[in-house]
Amino acid sequence: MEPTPKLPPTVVLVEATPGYPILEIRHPQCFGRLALHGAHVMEWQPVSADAPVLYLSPDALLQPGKAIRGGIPICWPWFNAHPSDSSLPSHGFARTHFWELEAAEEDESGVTISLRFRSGDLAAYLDVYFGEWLEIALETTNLGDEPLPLSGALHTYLAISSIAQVQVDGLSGDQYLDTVGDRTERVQSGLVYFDREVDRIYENDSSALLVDSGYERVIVVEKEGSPSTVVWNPWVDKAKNLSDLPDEAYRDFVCIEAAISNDRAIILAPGGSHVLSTTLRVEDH
Ligand code: TA6
Repeated sequence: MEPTPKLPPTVVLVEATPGYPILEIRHPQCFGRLALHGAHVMEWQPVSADAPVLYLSPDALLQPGKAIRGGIPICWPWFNAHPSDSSLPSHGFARTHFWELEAAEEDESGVTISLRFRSGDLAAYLDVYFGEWLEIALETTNLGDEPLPLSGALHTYLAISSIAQVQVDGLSGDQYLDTVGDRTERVQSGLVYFDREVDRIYENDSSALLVDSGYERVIVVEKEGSPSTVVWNPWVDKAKNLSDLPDEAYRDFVCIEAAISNDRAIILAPGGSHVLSTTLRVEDH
């Protein structure tokens, strides 16, 4: 691993376990944690928020090769199952490998962490801004001589007061693929409620709002470079089948993901780049 670049006073490098470095951000505007494994934002809480904004499973595995359950997994360079090779890992391999820390900078508003990852002809560069808001920008560049497909997601786990107290707004009228049971195309009517497993890929290129009446807040999920928004809650049975998630934890989070689904993959020309980004803001409700 390359030497760590100079860190500002508000960023401290700690080891969760030997050889598993995590950056802790303790800034006047926010607290945050980012693992170099997977360039994985684990936690973020602005000073204005009374509770963490990201959900992190208490059973999350901090082990090389294992994706961290919670925070914002970087699903790259494909989303869910690989389009043509089922032997490859779901959601790609960026979240199960160490990234190189390029830089960590601070100003009075917050901290920006930059990391990079290379796989074959695809290069990924990630900028994460921790402040009163959180912004993640994932730039992918095709360094090869042939066009390459790109899909993936910023798979954000949002912490909630309780699953019965939240709805997602901003998707009404959008078409979506309901992947629970038979994969069915539907149209969203009104708010998204959670009283069963929800796993939907919305064709939507604008913001979504997680309205949490329990915490009396709205988390605004903005995005760029993302034709799809994925909304996921595993509900009871799926949660029981996830060994790195407590059985009852389906009550504690909703995923709202800035995504590029496989069937809307972006073809990167040689030398071409694409930026997929998401920004989280917390507002009173
Ligand atoms: O969020 C959509 C999704 O693809 C779900 O189908 C579910 O598999 C989830 O991601 C979690 O995937 P993971 O590989 O992190 O367990």
